[in-house]
Amino acid sequence: MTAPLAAATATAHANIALVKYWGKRDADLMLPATSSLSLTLSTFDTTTRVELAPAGGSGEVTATLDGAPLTGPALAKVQRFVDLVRTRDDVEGDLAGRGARVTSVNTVPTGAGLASSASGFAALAGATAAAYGLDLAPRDLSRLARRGSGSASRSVHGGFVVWHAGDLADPVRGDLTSFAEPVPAAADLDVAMAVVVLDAGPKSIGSREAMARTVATSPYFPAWVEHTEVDVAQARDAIAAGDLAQLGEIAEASAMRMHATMLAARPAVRYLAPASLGVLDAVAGLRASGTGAWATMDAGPNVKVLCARVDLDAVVAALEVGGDGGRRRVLRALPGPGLAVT
Ligand code: 2P0
Repeated sequence: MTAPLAAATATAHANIALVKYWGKRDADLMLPATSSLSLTLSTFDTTTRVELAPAGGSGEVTATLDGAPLTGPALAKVQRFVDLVRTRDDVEGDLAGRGARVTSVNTVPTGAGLASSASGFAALAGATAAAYGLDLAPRDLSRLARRGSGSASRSVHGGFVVWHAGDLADPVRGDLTSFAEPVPAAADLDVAMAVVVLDAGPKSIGSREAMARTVATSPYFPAWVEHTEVDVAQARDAIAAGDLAQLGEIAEASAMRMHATMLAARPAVRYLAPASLGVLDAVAGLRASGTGAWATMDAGPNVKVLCARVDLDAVVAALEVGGDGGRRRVLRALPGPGLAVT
């Protein structure tokens, strides 16, 4: 008799932070310096299948992304993650330590510069845990995804999500208490996001190294930490009250402060491009003409614009027209679902 195939498939969606995560207090446990708050999107998802090798094999872990084999540091990250799962005490019997084949597919538009470690590691967490026979509560799945990539902890849930910094006094308690969970939202808070895709140009510094440099050298970092906890609390209140203008103002301020903090690192970390500033001007122009729109930017030049769902068409139309008369590429997203494991 053949044993049932130990395999699972999971899908997770990207999330965009409205109150940003920038800086770790523990790089091994992936504990963040602050809490953060995000919106999971309906687009830009990753589907990952994990199939275990038969017991008694070499234990090798291989991975492909969009059909191409992963190698080097990208493969090592996946292997470290699978190791975290297959060496757990709660993985039973002959499932423990088995090799695995990881097959991952991103539905990010080609060349959009939006490939996301958030959707990637959330999907990997869901599929790996299930393949190794674990039935984890959402909180524990989020903690597990966090170990792959901090922002992945948030993609375990749909809609508005808060990722708690967790207990700051002690790393063991911090690990247990740093997880993401949904934020209760007013029923009439109907948001959307326009994603302005700008030419990414040559790849600048990765966010992991950039965070570490910011923590180590930016004199603004302590102020960033202090303000971010206030922003998270106020953003939660705005979401509960259905106050989009208040949420948008907090989100734009958080993004600006994050970039200011990293610009103050030595050497400076700069992700914003001249074209990004042009979009910020266009967003300010939308607001000046009475349309609610607020910008946020991550570790790259693209600008994401939060708005009411009813305004999405107008916001996209306005952002598509560049300042020099050229056209910008603008994608649309709505709030999306959390991790689904099959
Ligand atoms: C965020 N970003 O809150 C922030 C804002 C980018 C800018 O989380 O080192 O891939 O794997 O925890 O999650 C991107 O960093 O970093 C990120 P690691 P991650 O979304």
